[in-house]
Amino acid sequence: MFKKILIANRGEIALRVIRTCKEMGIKTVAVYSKADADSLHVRFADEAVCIGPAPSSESYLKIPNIIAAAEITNSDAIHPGYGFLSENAKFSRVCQENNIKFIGALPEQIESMGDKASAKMTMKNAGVPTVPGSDGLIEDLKDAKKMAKEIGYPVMIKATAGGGGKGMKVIWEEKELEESLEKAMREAQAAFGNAGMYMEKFVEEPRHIEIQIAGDQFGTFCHMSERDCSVQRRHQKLVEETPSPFMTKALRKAMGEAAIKAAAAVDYEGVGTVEFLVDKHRNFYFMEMNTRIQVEHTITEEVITYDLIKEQIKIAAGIPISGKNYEPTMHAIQCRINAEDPFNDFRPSPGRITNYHEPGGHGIRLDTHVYAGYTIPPNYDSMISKLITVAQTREEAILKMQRALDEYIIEGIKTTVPFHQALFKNEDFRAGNYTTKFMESFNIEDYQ
Ligand code: MV4
Repeated sequence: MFKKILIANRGEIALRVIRTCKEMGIKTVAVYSKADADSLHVRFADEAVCIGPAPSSESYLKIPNIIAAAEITNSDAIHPGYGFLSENAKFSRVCQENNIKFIGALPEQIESMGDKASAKMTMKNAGVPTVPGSDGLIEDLKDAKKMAKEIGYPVMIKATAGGGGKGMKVIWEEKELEESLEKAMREAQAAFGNAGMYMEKFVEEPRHIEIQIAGDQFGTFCHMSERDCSVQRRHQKLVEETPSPFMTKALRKAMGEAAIKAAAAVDYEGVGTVEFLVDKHRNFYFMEMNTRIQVEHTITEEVITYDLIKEQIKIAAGIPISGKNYEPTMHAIQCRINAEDPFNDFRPSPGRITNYHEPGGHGIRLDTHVYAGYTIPPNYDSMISKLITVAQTREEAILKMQRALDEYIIEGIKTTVPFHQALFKNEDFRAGNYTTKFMESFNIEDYQ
């Protein structure tokens, strides 16, 4: 087992990893930027190293600084959390070259999942369902027109170097194709340095349902049920829940098996997530594979009573998994609490938290790095905490969440607590009747 792990991240996830390390008897090293000197991850780690000024590009994304911090502290592994360098092939490779275990995917795996058109081909060849579309990249306009006619409008064009909603466009009819394709290629070239585009059928009003998986160094895999992440705004998830209200026993089995096929196709080691689009007929299609721990891993932990960070560390240390699949026995919901003003287009609201009180009681979990008197720096993402409830049924988990939101006091900044309070009053949400289009018609003012 590792003796000392450096956590190359900040905020709640850095704290989350430190907690598990302590429970496993592993020493921890925090790294922090000058803006984060007062952060709890710095206080709770055994050691802390300042790695640069506030901008991420000069601190949390600066590979030489992080490697130097690992070297001087004698760390034998690095946990990258999510975001920042967690899916950076170069960082994974540099760790390898410096004999530091990267608790995440191998560089080749990150690279193979990073090119979306080739990742899709890999999955299709492995027997994982994919959205009908082009085999590989669009060659030219003539090729695109022919392809779109075969697939049938509406179609979607996606940048092969994109992902997470970046670099994609819907095309409803042939006359839009030329202009949209040219524009999309220009944008992809500017954003990713790669103009390559592929095409697929546009799935209307899909749900975003992802499967948590794990694979060990001996080729054993398991799936750990799903998370429904359809409540999103501009590709930012707001609420996640498990089980999905749309799930059936048969669909869970089919998606679980497909997710394991996806992981096995790239010899995946570690914990990961396979994202699927699910249409109204319960057809499901591979979207992306995430080779990191995700923000929403908490709800899976709650319904299968399993520490996913511990699992990540054990797999990285070469300990085998059992191979048993997990079925959810409870219902869990997570609300992402952001320092944003939900009444003003979710505008960021950094600053000092003047008064703070956390909800508590049975079935409540709160993962956060903030406290009364803490100042949220403007340099990073705006999530300040994750409020999770777990109960026997969805109805109880919702009631518990409403009770917890009402108890949660955060003063001095604007937060998304009022958004969540409004959401849980919505009839469609309460009925579990929502897709990725839900937020387009949701208006917080309707609930005040
Ligand atoms: C799609 C789609 C409809 N049809 N692909 C957005 C993020 C990226 N992972 C894939 N995305 C989509 N791909 C086809 N063929 C609709 C989306 C999409 C979406 C997917 C998941 C969650 C939220 C979304 C919001 C808008 C569009």
